[in-house]
Amino acid sequence: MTVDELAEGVLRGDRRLLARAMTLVENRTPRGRHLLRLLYPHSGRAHTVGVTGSAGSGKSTLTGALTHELRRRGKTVGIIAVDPTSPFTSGAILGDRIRMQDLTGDHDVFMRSVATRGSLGGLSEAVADLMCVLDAAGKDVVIVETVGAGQDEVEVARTAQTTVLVLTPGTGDDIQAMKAGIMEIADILVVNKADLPGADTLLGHLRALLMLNRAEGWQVPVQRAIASREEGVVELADAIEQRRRFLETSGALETARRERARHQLLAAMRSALIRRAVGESEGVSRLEEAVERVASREIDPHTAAEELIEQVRER
Ligand SMILES: Nc1nc2c(ncn2[C@@H]2O[C@H](COP(=O)(O)OP(=O)(O)O)[C@@H](O)[C@H]2O)c(=O)[nH]1
Ligand SMILES: [Mg+2]
Repeated sequence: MTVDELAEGVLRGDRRLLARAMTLVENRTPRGRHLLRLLYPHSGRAHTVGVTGSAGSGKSTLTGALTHELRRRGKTVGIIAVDPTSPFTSGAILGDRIRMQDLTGDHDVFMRSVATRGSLGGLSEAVADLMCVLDAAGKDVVIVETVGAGQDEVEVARTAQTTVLVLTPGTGDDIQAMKAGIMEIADILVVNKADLPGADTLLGHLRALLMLNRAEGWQVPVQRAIASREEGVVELADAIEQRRRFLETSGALETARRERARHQLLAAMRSALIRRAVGESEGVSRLEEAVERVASREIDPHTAAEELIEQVRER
């Protein structure tokens, strides 16, 4: 099948071809990039929502419940679940699949789990591309679930127009989130597992924190939820809709769009350069050689980078 046929299939809403397109783009192949070139002009309609928080905070459960609510509101939904490749969490991936199984029978919901990328490919870049495919496929809301642990995840969360941070009582989650700098990028705070002790304390603490750095513009709501009982999900869907309306009416959507474009462009330039410098097997050994020299302090990383890039120019 040609890439053009695949693109047409995605735009038509063909589920099977959408799945193939997602795989092509996820694997970061030249064909995948060709496909993106065709789909990108058709994207930009979806509201992109990042759901982040610690492992076990209930993100998948909440995402599932939220998706049900969005479907009740007539919205189509795309879900990207970013799973760490760590063997310790592979059980969680399976869990997610089982929990979300009832959603996958729904023609208007598309879900895909992606593994954390290796060192050469940027995770946030790959996720942004996958979001673009779901967006072009006509999904009204595209949700990305990430474990809010590292810089990679903060980057992914930044890719979304609206970031929902999920915290749970009694875990010190709020402190961790502040340290990781993720609190600042949260647009909606959800205290999940509100059935557990300490929920009100955490809610109070978060509200007090927000009072301290009250900014102009969007007021970050602090909500309670019991995702496992689908409680607080109507309120969350409302907050997400309000956020979308705020973005549209305040002009923030335009600003964010340009910022994201700049960010994605710079990331793509980085990747393109890396691909050219160390893309093939010969390049990989050149990279490894340079890594050795930098590690042994024979050469500094900046000079080594200049040398690798210089070689691209010479070829
Ligand atoms: N008590 C309680 N448990 C919940 C709630 N939401 C989710 N859980 C449970 O927490 C565990 C982790 O949920 P999961 O959605 O996989 O978390 P994730 O790792 O953040 O995606 C599961 O056993 C859920 O059933 C809740 O509101 N209250
Ligand atoms: Mg999960």
